[in-house]
Amino acid sequence: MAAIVPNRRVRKTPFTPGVEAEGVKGYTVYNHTLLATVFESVEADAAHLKQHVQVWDVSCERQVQIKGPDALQLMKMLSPRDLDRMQADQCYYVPIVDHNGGMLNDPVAIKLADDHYWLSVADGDLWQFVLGIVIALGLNVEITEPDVFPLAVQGPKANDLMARIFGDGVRDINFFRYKRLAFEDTSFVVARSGWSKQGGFEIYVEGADYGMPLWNTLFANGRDLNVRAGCPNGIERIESGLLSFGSDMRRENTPYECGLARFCNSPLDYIGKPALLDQAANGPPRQIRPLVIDGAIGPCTESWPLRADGRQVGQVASAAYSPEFGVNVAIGMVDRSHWDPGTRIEVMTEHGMRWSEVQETFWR
Ligand code: THG
Repeated sequence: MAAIVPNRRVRKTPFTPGVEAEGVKGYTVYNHTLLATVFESVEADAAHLKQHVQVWDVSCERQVQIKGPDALQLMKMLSPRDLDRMQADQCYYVPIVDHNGGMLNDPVAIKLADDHYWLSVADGDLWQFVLGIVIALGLNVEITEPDVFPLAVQGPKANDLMARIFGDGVRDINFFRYKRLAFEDTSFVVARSGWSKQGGFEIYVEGADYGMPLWNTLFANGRDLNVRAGCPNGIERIESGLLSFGSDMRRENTPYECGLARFCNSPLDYIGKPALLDQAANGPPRQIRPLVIDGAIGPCTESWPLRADGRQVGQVASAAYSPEFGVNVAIGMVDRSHWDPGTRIEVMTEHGMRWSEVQETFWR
């Protein structure tokens, strides 16, 4: 495929000069924003991520800001997850569903104050859905997409690199908690989170002008830690079972189908709850499963039907060869009839049929 050209609709980020200088080789577009996909090679990037520390420009994780007296009321309508004990230093992974229980997005919610939240959204214009509810109900909140640019620092050496810049206090930030920490004449929300299972942080950079100074500080302080620019990794995230909204699951899927039932514990009548009661009680008709695919596969750029007994029993939307595990790892949405571990299913790739087998668990 030819190059993606940035313009007013396909946004660069404050870190794009750094990403380019570090030799990015490919981009995708996510929330109308450039997102790197590969630096050296996806395999080499994965191996480096598992050993060292990487800095990821994930500015494409846009923030939908909900601010005002009715913020908590609105959040409770939007969230299948019980927010009652959520503290103002916490992040929650929250599936958001429509009135039929269909997935609209799977953001990370950040509580800044009782009347102030961010939804750090996956690909999709969630702010329009939220604004529509606000207008229809006349709620007293402002919905904006502020200039907040998340920068992820991921990998086993992330603690050491971050401590050099933000102090040793970063070491005791617990998973999905945050601290507001000083940088130059400002401060940022620094959370222990990120779209890998190698450990690390996300810095919510407020103000584009701080972007490159922070980027340069991270690289200047991390030479001996072998810091590199990186990006969400197409192998590591499948091994880790991190789902990509729009690929692995979409509006035609419920959170139960996505294996996100543990995030649907709100006692309140949130949007979509009545439509989910049946699946809450009886389980979904299909569900996300880890799969191993035999033989040679190319990249899965659309989706591959899963077939058994001459009919379709699901599809695969993410697959890659894992050098660490020595197999092709994949994420499928599989019908109940074929989702038991050990079940063998045909995968219809564009290069021909491959056998796959349902796994018990993801790889970490
Ligand atoms: N970080 C931030 N915003 C994001 C993402 C992110 N927005 C887009 C996208 N990623 C949203 N999707 C996910 C998917 C998984 C996780 C986070 C965001 C995740 N899941 C953990 C897991 O599944 O093990 C932990 C969930 C939990 O226990 O709460 O981290 O990456 N800012």
